[in-house]
Amino acid sequence: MAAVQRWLRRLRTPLSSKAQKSLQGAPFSRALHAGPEPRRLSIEGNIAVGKSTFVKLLMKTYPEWHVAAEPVATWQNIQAAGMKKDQTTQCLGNLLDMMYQEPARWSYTFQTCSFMSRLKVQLEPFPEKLLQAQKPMQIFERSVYSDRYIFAKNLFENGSLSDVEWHIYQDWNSFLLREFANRLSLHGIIYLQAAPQQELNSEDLVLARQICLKRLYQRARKEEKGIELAYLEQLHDQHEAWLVHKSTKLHFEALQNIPVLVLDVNDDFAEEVTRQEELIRKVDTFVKNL
Ligand code: UDP
Ligand code: D5M
Ligand code: MG
Repeated sequence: MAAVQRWLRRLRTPLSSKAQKSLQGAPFSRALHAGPEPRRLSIEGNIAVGKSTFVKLLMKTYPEWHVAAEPVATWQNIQAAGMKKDQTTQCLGNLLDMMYQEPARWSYTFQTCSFMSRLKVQLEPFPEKLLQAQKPMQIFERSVYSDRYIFAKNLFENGSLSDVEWHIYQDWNSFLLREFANRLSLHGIIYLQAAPQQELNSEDLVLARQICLKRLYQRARKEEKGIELAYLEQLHDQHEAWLVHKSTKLHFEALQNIPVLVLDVNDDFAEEVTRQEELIRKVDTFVKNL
């Protein structure tokens, strides 16, 4: 009883202003970070366009940068909660596969999972190398914003999310994005584009989108084997609307005027050093101005 009273008293005692400050803000390593605030840069683009390949190139070029990788493995292997470390973990299912098999049943669940897992990865404390960097840069492989303005929006428009689900999604999504804005909002976006910007006849456009389909087959992720060109086309149009034509209605002021670097990646860059150098020159100029 006495212990409970002591505990209650402690709860009622106001925290020192120093303790309050450390609880309000960022994790401990952020609080110690005296240098410039890291710039946050998101790499956006269609499925299999080459984002992960491009992120590897960035890491080779700028080893001091920090990457928040896309948590695909988490979605492929949903773990039972509350398992202790020494217990064998129990896989409850492959949510990526479930969503592609039954989009109307699992798309909403997928959005809650992808949002939370991106949030956790993107809010992780900064590693030491980032704190030491002259111009610290955090790279997000896709972002909570593409979750909403590419995928969730598209799933609503193609009927995989119902009106009620879309409404509920937007409600909690807007609330959380506002709450975490100072740690998630972006300073720049690099859009890997798999279709040239200039006017093309429709045959050429189909060819350009087939680049993603070709790379998707080449990567051969088993959950994605049913993806059709039409789905990649929908996603392509969502990227163009958001990042090129700026016609997507956005709900956050900070998202309105973010600088976007569009990189044409129709030509293979994975093995082409000259092409890689060209891309990196553009990135260099872009980040200097962020
Ligand atoms: N890839 C390629 N040429 C490129 C870029 C990527 O052949 O210029 C291949 C890459 O090796 C992989 C597939 O395309 O097998 C998909 O690339 P990645 O996983 O990087 O795409 P993401 O889905 O991350 O955008
Ligand atoms: O993207 C990883 C895979 O995950 C790919 O099949 C697209 C899918 N993905 C990623 N985010 C979402 C959301 N928010 N909804 C639905 N599907 C999503 P890749 O481009 O291969 O790296
Ligand atoms: Mg990837």
